[in-house]
Amino acid sequence: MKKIEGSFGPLDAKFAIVQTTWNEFVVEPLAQGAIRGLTRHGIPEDNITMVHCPGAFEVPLVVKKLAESGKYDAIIALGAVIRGSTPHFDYVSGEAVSGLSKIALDAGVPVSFGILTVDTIEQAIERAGTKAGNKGEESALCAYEMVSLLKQLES
Ligand code: INI
Repeated sequence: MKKIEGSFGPLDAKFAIVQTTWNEFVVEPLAQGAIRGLTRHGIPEDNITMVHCPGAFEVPLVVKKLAESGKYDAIIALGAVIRGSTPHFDYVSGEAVSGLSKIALDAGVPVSFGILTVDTIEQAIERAGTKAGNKGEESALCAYEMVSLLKQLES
């Protein structure tokens, strides 16, 4: 039996991290978690590019440009969409998730979905390095594993 899976062994790879300025108070800890996740697994800071964009709605276009540039092995998208009292949440989060999944498939570049979609500010804080972990770090590790996996599938 042959088994192929990503690993956390040494990896020569370049990553882009896209983060929104919307809800920066919670997105910045996600970004720090993502950087930590990559550097702890041996990725040098020089191999990580940070890109800032306005809101989650804008993230797919930025990720598309990065994916099409051919410069990155994976892209980590970070943001936080927090439900308000209007349907805006559904439009913004829906566009973000469908846009990102399409880009990953079209470009063949792994895109990690590290955009929190939560009902309350408390839920966002819980997922940004407090009691529910750090979704930025988890997203970065997922990107790392995917790069490792794709390298094996393509070799
Ligand atoms: N953008 C976010 O990233 N998070 C939010 O919670 C949010 N809310 O609540 O409105 C949000 N809106 C802005 C949106 O992403 C666009 O930047 C804006 O609509 C301009 O295109």
